[in-house]
Amino acid sequence: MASTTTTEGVVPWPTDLAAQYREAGYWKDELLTAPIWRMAARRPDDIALVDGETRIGYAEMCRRADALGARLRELGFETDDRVVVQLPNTWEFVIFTLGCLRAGIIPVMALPAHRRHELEYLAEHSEAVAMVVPDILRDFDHQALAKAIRDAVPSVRDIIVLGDAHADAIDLRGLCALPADHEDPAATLDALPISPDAVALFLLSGGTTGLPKLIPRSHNDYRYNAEVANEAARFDDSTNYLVTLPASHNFPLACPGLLGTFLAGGTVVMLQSPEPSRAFATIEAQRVTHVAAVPAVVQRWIDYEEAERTGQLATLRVVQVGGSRLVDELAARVKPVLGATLQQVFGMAEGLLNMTRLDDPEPIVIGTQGRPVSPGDMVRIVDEDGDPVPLGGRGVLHTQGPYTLRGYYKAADHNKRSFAPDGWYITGDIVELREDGNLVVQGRDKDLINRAGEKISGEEVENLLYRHPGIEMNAAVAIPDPALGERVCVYATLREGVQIELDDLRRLMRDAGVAAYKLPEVLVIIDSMPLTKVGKIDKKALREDLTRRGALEPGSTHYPG
Ligand code: OOB
Repeated sequence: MASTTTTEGVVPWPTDLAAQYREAGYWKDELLTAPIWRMAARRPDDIALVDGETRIGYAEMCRRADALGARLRELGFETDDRVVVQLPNTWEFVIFTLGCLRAGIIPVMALPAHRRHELEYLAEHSEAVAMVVPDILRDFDHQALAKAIRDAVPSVRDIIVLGDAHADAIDLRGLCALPADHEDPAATLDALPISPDAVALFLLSGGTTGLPKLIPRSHNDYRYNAEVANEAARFDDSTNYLVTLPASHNFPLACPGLLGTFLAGGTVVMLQSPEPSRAFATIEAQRVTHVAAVPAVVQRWIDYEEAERTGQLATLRVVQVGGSRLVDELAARVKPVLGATLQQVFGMAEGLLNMTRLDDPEPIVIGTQGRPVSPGDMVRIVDEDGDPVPLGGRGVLHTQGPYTLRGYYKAADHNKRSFAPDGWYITGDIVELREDGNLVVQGRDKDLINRAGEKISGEEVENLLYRHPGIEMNAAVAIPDPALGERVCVYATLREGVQIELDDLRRLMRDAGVAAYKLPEVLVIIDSMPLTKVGKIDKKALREDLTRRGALEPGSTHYPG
């Protein structure tokens, strides 16, 4: 089957900027993996990767990844082939990802929570040749779903399975095995012509319209992303970094995340859940020094430590927090309770990373989301008319830079809305730029709901709910939540004589194969939908209505009167 090459759907950086980024040394024209492989040559026996009882040294990690890359090539995978990756936080996730990068095969980073609705779209849109999934995870049969998607999406040829692979699937552990003595997979892969400007991997955007967009990240830009984040977070060879957010997220992957840790010569510890008792035991056992978390997780950790006084966090030096707004009160409790320095991270899979620095004075660490990590990052704040806002004012953040995308993959129409005419990315975040250069996130001008750092497109939820015959109009808005930051609340008007409960809508979405975190948690039925002058649903009015109603319990349905 003729498929699109990746470059056809990618918007490149303008040549003058690309030249500047090379000149400044941001782009080193090497594969993302090159410095990690050099690290392995220098210190082969240092531990790179820990997952439970499994401890893997740098040389072994690279040999396994090379063996995997070469085996995929033998199986017919070619440079530029796309593979949808849906794996839990395990050592095999790391070997698979590194092996793909070495072999020029492009991982499409799906989340463990994704289901048929998301995965089938990702496979189709990326024209993936394969999917890699666990057999069963949390009672869900990922292997069966992957097969159903293979039957539905013509480009998908292979299913690779972590765990008990069926006869017609490929066993991931076999692919990860060390090479035999006579094999030299590194030589095979070294000979492949892979451009450092080529897409290394695809990340997913939160997506404000319909389904998630694919974000192409090149070897040059993504390596720089991890390297410059390393500088701001000061990762070095004494760093023991705990991955407890889903590893396919940009934050734990490269901000500095696991890739940054490898670039610095540290040790990555993989853990499948941030549940406090397990996370704390792992921190103690593996002498974890650095971790990234979303505010909802930090809240649980602080509550747990205050209640239990575990004393298990003695080695922890830095807790990075990002993904959604950390409220000041919680920020102020991080150091006293967890005993580690807080680093706020306001980042995005699209690129731009802002971080507070480890030696910033307390008011900055607690009250701001930091500043750009690279001198090449350019930011501007604009008002509703697109005019620049003076320092200290608030407006929508635009950015461009050496690791910020120039366009979503194969999304020409959407790109017209997401990028300014001069190519700057319109983040949709409303921020205040302070005189000291730090940013404070004040809100957003984009149609999404941020549930504990997971982004949910309002439009995607609405489109799905229109499948319900009783729904006349509906709108998904964020309802503030003390534990998760926000949850999905749906406002709906119904057709004559229809009664609908929240559970009906949740069932509809579950049956449509939608990831569970997107399911609405509050339903408000109203008599008529407020509209703007141009006839669009007035979400601002709905948010005001929510404020008037006060706290609404998750799981509740509300009828008028
Ligand atoms: C991270 O990446 P995404 O792509 O899941 O989401 C990006 C969006 C931002 O545009 C902003 O709306 C929100 O998430 N956000 C924050 C925030 N960090 C992200 N809002 C307020 N305060 C923060 N600290 O979420 C992400 C990527 C890399 C590192 C960290 C987070």
